[in-house]
Amino acid sequence: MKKKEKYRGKRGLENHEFILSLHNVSTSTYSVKEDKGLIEIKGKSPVLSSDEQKKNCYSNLHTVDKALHEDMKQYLYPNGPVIRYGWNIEGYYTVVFYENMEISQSQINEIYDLISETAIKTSADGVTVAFLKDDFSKEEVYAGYDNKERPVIGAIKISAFKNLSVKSATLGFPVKDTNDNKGYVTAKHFASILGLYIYQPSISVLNKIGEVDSLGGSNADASFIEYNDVSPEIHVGHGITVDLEDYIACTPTSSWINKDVRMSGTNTGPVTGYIDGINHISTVNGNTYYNQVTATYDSQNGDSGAPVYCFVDSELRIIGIHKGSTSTHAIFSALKYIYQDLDVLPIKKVDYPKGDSNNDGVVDFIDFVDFAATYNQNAFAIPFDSTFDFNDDGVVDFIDHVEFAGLYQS
Ligand SMILES: [Ca+2]
Ligand SMILES: [Ca+2]
Repeated sequence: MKKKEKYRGKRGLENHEFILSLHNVSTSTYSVKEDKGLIEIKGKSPVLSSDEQKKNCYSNLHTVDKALHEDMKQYLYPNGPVIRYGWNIEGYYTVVFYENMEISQSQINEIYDLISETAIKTSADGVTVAFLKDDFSKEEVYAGYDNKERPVIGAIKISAFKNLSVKSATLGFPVKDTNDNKGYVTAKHFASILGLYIYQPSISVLNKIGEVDSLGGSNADASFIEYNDVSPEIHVGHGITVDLEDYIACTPTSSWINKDVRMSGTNTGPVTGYIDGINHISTVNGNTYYNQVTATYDSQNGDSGAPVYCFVDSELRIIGIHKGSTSTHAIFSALKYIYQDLDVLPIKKVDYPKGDSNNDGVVDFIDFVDFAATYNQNAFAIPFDSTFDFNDDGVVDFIDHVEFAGLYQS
């Protein structure tokens, strides 16, 4: 199957450099050895008695740090467990893991080997590496939601002027309709009036990103806003964006219960939970919505419209739009009904014509091999690919086989 570039560097890097510069600042009372998140120190303690020693040590660390940038990317959150790295004035090179991720000794050794080898390659002296664990700071988590983004992407702040006041919500995800008109979706209870102007991130003449073109019905708290300048990416918090790779468009059934889902909302940031109910009925502002899905992730006002998604084998797949919450559950509208009500589907980063999984303009044996691998799979399965789901019902089955056979050329 296709290998796709999953993480876009730019935003992540800017954020990362910001983190690095923060990490270089240290107070005289701080000591790595007393940090409660310390996991392990590898290499002997740095000696910094004279100014000369300090100067050499810092310049050595700086050289290694610069040379490491490319190679460390693979370990950076969310691909890997590292949330920060850099050097400090105590003379340590520090690698900080996200405390909610499992770290193995072999991962620590692998990163240590990489740093040691980089030191050798750059003819620097050996470095002392401190491995620590920590949580993200609030600033790190919320970085990115309020940015002005053009093209627009999923999970960023949007605003509108309604009933004489400014309201804000979260942009869902980029979509296209059956005529290939591009745009995005957000919550209908926010984008509630046809023709309402939407702004990103805040209200100003230069920030307008279209006006509401269509409203969902009684199964989807969703509206479509036509807007050409969109990119199929989802902001997952921390200023990091992930490519929108596929979607889950099947009808919610009891098999959905306990599936992990995530939501990335402007006010709560990225959160994780699991589905705990289907067929929920919810009434907002006099509108009743049926067939809503409930989940356990946290949410608050301002998250409305946010993308709900899962990672299947590290592929981000859209499953719905965040609607709101009761006192005990988060509620989202399933993509199935957004498609049914608005006739739009998410735009995929790699978006090939149906049936042609290698995009060479012909449906042949190469595509058949991929088709066979996805046959009878639903959109939660690892080998699923909506390229073969001709009727976008979230399952590659006999109906799709007939369509595939109709295109097949030997
Ligand atoms: Ca092909
Ligand atoms: Ca199908």
